[in-house]
Amino acid sequence: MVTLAGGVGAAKLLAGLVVAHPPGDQLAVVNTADDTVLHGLHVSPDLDTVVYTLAGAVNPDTGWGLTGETWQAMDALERYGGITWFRLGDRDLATHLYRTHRLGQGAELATITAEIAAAWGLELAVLPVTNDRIETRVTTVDEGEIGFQDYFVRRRHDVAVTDIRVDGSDRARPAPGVTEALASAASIIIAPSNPIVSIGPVLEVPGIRDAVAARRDAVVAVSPIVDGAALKGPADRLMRELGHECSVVGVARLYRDVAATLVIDEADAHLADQVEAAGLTCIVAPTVMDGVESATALARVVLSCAPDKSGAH
Ligand code: FO1
Repeated sequence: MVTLAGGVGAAKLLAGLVVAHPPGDQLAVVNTADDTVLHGLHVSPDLDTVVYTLAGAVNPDTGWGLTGETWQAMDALERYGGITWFRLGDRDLATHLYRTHRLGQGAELATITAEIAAAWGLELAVLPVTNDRIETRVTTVDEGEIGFQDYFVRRRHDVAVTDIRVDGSDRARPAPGVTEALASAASIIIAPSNPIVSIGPVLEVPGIRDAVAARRDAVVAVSPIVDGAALKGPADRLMRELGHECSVVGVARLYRDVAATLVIDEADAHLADQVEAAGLTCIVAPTVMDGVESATALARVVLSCAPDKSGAH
């Protein structure tokens, strides 16, 4: 079983999927277009959010970073007028130090991610979608093109956007094993992540969209839009600004070529017919996850939609 994942929403669903299905039989393929280099350190927010969440170590208040974190390095950095708008906690810094050191030694991001996931005791496999550098670039009305974290964190995604592109996606290659896993997985899940800036870059890596589309019947997506709004982040605003209907119907239209089934929240039950008119089977269920129990319930719904319920994945 393969899950295409962004950050917080995906990590929550994965926390349920590893309860509902053997984790050793699962692979999370994670967006890396949010990655950034700060203080010379390579930060991979979505990979770390998935790993920390599945390790039970994520900060429950933010959904990213580590629980029980301290901020002495950031406080010390402030004295120098260094970059502190992107908050790296003291313990979290160790992950970026390790990753950057290993990249400097010539190790691939996929190898390093496996090392980090193993160190946190994860049984499910976690892979970056690509070992190559891809980077979401955001065109804003006021400032032209800026980097993703500049948009997301520094500007608190509170600026008007006219375009999104994924730099490097034309040259990127899927990380080893990703295309093969998509071809052989009994089911593929598209997590309730931002369809434009989280799942979009994953599908843009050459070969990935085609590999997922080839398995369309086995693909179940979960809508990140509930009652016309994103539960977290700018998915709703971005969808509107980039010309998509901001509803589960808009999500269905974005995914119609790659997914056969869309799980929508009960709040959107009245739109199920329109989702089906877009060409997807629509399943209505509670999709808001406020803990492992609700995430597991949603995971069970998702798994029950997958074509092969025999357990062979
Ligand atoms: N998000 C914030 O809103 N503010 C931060 O200071 C911040 C720091 C940060 C550090 C490490 C990390 O792994 C994630 C961090 N995030 C922060 C979250 C991250 O920017 C976004 O959640 C993702 O890029 C979007 O999926």
